Amino acid sequence: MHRITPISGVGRGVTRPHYASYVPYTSDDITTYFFFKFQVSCVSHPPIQIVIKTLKISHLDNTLYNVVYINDTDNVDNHSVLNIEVFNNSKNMKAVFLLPLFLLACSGFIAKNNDRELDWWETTIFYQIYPRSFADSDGDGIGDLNGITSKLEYIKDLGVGAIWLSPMFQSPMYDFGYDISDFYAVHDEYGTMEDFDALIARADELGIKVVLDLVPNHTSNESVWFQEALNGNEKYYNYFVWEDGIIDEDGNRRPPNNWLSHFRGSAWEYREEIGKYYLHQFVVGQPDLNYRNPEVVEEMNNIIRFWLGKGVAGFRVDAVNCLFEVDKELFGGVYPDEPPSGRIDVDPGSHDSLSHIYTKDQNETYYMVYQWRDVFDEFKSDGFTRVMMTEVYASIQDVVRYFGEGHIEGAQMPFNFDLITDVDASSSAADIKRAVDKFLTYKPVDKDANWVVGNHDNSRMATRYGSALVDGINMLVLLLPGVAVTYMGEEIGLVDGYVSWEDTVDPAGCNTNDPINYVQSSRDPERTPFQWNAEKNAGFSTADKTWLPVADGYETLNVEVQMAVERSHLKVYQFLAKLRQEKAFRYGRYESVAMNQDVFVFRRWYNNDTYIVVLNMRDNEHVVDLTYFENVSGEAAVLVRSIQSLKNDGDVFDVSALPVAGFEGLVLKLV
Ligand SMILES: [Ca+2]
Ligand SMILES: [Ca+2]
Repeated sequence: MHRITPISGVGRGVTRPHYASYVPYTSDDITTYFFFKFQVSCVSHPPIQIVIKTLKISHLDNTLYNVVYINDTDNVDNHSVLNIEVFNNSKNMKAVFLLPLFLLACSGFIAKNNDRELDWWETTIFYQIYPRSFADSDGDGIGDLNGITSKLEYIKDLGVGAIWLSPMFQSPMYDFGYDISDFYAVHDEYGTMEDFDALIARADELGIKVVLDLVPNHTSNESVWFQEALNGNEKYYNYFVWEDGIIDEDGNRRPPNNWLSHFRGSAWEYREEIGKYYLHQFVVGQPDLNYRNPEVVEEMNNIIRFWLGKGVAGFRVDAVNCLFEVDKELFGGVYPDEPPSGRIDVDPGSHDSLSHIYTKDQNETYYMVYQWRDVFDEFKSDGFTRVMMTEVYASIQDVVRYFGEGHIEGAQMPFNFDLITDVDASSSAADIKRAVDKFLTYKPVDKDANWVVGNHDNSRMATRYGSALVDGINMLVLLLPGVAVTYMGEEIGLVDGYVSWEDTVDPAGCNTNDPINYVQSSRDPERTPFQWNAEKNAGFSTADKTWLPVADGYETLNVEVQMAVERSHLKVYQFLAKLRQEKAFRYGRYESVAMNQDVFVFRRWYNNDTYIVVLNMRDNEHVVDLTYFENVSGEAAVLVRSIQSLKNDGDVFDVSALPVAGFEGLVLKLV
C-alpha cells in the first residue's frame, strides 16, 4: 500500500491534470491531442510522475477538454485503476476512460531527490561530426560513413558517449547536406545504407549512441517531392509554399513580398511550370516545406520513425524556428512584408537587414516540436530515451520554450548558443559569468542546461577564444552543470582553416559575390578537414585534392601529436571527460563569480567534495581569494591545468591566495 499525498494543493492525491488542446490544422477531421501528466507523492518515495498523453479524439469540435480524476486516491495500490473523465465543456458531452495507472515505480525505489537516476543523455558528451570533413575511407577527398566508423574507437577513448552526425542523407549538396533530396537514403558520396547499419552496429558495440540531423524546414529542389510538384502532382504541390508574383507598374513580375533568404536575395523563386513563386528561406535549391499541410507533418513524422527504427538515438533538429511562416489568412490572404531591422552594420540584400517577425519563431513551431517529442516517445517502450536537440538562434525566452510548455514535453536539449553568440576572446570574466548564468537562469528548474561552444556554422572555438583558452573553455563545457556538446576538433584545439575565394564552396560565402569580404560569411573555415596526423592531408584523405583544403599547421596540430606528448589539449579533454562522471559534476550545486576583470571562477560541490574551476580570460597574472565562496577555506590541490600552466598536478595552494597565470585554466579540489 502506498499512500498518495496531494501536491500543489489541488485535488487530493493527484494534481489537477494539465490539459492542452493542439489543433494543428484546419481539416474536416479535427484531431485533438491531450497531454496529461500527474505527479503523485508517496510518503516514503520520491515524486512519481504519471503521464498519459496524446489521446486522440476525432470528430469532436475544437474546444478544450478538461480532464478530471474522479476516484478516491487515498489508498492506491500497485496496478490500481484511476477513472479519468473527459468531458466537453461546451456540449457537456461525456466520455469516460478507464486508465490503468501502473504505479510500479512506487515499489522499492528510494533515493534522494538530487540523486535521481540520470538518463543516458544527461551524463554523456555529444560530439558533433561533420561527415564530409571527418575521415575519408576511399580516397575521393570527401569524408564518409566508413571513415567515421573507423574512428569510433578514438571517440570512445575521448570519453564521449554520443555522436551527432550532420546530414548524411541523399543530397545534391548545394548546401552540403542541408538540402536533402531523399530523407530515407544515405548520400552516395558518404556510402550506403549497409555502411550506415555497420556504423550503428559498431557504435553500439562501443557503447556510443548515434544522433542524426533532422532538416524539417525544407527539402532539395531535386527531391522527388519537388519534381512531382513541378509535374503538376497536387499532393506534392501542396508540400511547398507557392505564391503569385506581383506585376509592377512597368509590367515586370516581382516576388510576392520583401522576404529575404538566409543566403541573401529574395526568399522567393519563380517557376515557369507552375506560374508561381515558391518560398525558400535558405538557398534557391531548398524549397520550404508547408507545415500547414497535415500530410507534410505526417511525412516528417514517418522520417523520424524510419531512422529511430534503425537504432538512432535521436535527432538534432535544424533551423527549427524557421518552420512556420505567418498564417497569411490573418493578413487577407497575402504574406505581409517584414519590417527593416534597423541594423546599420548590414547591407540591404542581407538576411539581417529585415526583422523576421513573420518567418521565424512563429507560435505553431513550438507545438510542432512538442508533437515530434511524442513521436520520439513512441519508441520509448524499449526503455531507451530518444533525445531531441533543437538548433535555434533566438532570444533566450524563445529558446527555452522548446523545452515544453507546462506539462507538455518538448526537446530535452534546446541548444544553448550563448557561449558562441555572447562571448569570445574579448570578453571579461563578468561577460563570461553573465553568458553562463543566462541559460541557467531562464531554463525551467527541472530541465538540464547544455553547453555548446562551436559547430559547423560558426568559427571554431580555438579561433574565437584563442588557442591559449582552449583548455579553459573545455573546462567550462565539460564541468558546468548540464550536458556537454563538442564540435569535432575542439578536443585538440583545431582552428579555422584559410579557404581562398577560388576554393570557397559554402553558399553563404559564394553568394556574397565578394572575393574580398566573403570570409566574414563563409562557413568553410570551420569545416576544413579533421587533423589526424602529420601525413598527407593530415591523415584525413589520400586524395590529391580534398573537398576543402586542410588547414595550415596540421603537421603539429593533430591527434597523433597530442596523443604522443605528455601534455596536450587532448589529454586535458580526456581527463575532464572522466572527471565529469564524479557526483559533484553530475548532481552537485553550482556557484560562480567574476573575481576581477579577468578571472572567472566557479565551484561545484556535493557533500564533502568541492571542486573549483578557475579561468583567466587575459594574459595578466592575478592572485585570487577563493574564500569568497562559503565553506571554502584551507587548501586545494591542482587536478588538471591548461597545458601552458607552470603548475603541477597535485600542487597544493592556500585558497585564500591562489596565484593565477595569464590565460590559465585550473581545476582544483579542496583538500
Ligand atoms: Ca570518401
Ligand atoms: Ca519554413
